[in-house]
Amino acid sequence: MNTLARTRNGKTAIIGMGRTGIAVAAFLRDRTMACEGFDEHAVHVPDSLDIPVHIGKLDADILKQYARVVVSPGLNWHHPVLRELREAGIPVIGDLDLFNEAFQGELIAITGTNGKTTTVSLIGTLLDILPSGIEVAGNIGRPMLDLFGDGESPARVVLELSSFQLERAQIIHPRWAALLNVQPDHADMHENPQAYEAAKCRLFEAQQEGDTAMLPADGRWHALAERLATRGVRVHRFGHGTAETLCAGIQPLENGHWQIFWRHGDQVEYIPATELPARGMHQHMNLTVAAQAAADFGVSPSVIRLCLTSFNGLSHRLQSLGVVARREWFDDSKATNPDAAMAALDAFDQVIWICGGLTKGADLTPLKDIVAAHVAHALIIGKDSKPFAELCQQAGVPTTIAGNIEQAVRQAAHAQPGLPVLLSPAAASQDQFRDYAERGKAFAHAIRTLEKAA
Ligand code: UMA
Repeated sequence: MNTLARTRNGKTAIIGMGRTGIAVAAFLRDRTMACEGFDEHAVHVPDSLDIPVHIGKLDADILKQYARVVVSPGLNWHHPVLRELREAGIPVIGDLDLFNEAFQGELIAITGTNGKTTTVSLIGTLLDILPSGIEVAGNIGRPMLDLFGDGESPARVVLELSSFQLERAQIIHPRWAALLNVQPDHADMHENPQAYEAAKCRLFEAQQEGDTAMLPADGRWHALAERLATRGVRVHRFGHGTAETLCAGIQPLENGHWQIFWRHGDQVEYIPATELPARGMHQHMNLTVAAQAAADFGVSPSVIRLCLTSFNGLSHRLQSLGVVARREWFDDSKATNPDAAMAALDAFDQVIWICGGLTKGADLTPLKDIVAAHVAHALIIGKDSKPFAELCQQAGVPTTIAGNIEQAVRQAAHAQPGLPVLLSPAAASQDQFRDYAERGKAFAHAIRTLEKAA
């Protein structure tokens, strides 16, 4: 008996009544399954859901009375109450499990520390031209259970999956899956880096003959690639190199430029980086993965080419906001960890760097060399200013504690003439903003204010 059938006679507790919790409640309501919501903070739940919502500290004794518990991704999986429930034998699951039980179609799933949303968006655009189309959901912002709103199961879905979503899922079986990269992040939510990596690798656990796995080319993933190949999974490797050894990736050219490539049946397709409007090698790597997915599902090379050469990048990802006060401004607010900021800094020669926020326990020292090489002046915002100030001092870079984004923009306008300004915080935003998007919008607003004052 599957989980859905087993719990018809008992109520489900939903913990976390944000976007995921609300989608879970609506999904269960549509299947006439009783549920109640729990949240540690005040929340607004639509009246149409018509379910009791309990606000306040979670109580394991109360939650043990429910047939099962569905937990939102933002709750720490090691929360003492969740541990106690699991130890008491209560099924504690995530929305991905409900999705798996209801979904009948073809699943593409993408995970990784950085680049997920860009890759998933492109796959969504490219595969939408196929007869059965595609739906896009998951960590990208659209809860995956919203896909069943009309009671039907979509024919094909691409899911962006975070480590939090994968960590709490019992099983997931994508027909086509890609792991983009695993870089230090979310040290505050996972017990150690190994647990973070293990959560990401759960993507491939149920894959079998006929499925495809796309993995980075570096040695760190050889053992996983071999294990998957032994099970009959088709394994694509991607990275920096040539089509002789890789399925897809970035090939260096003589003049310091590069081209991207992917495989279309027996053919190798190439696009020079100069024809790609999206900026930065890290973004181009995401493009190759999306192109490979599209090729594997039968999208023609000419359509892939047209899509990639007209894709300008998504908002808040190394996005140019134009020239104001005689310098170009770039919004890379989505860079919420050191590796993402390193990739952005590497796309510039010299830059005025706005950084800072919540480090989430990240070690900033890997940034040192790249900051020393590319940053002319650093302006620090946000709560965890001390580790950023120490980093910049070690890198020998002039530094100002600006405090907030408005101050940082005003000060950046007076820094070395002509140099571009890059907001690429290397930290989460929630100390000062709702999320990275709000931080990016505040940055753009401050630049417009500057323009009006000029
Ligand atoms: N809550 C508690 N106790 C806690 C933590 C949260 O009660 O200890 C409550 C909050 O009060 C709030 C609710 O839980 O009411 C929020 O739940 P949530 O944080 O899981 O957020 P959702 O709105 O459900 O959004 C989640 C994802 N958020 C996280 O993983 C943190 C969204 O990813 C995702 O788009 C959405 O589901 C739909 O699938 C955002 C994200 O920041 C973009 N993801 C992280 C990232 O990309 O780095 C992983």
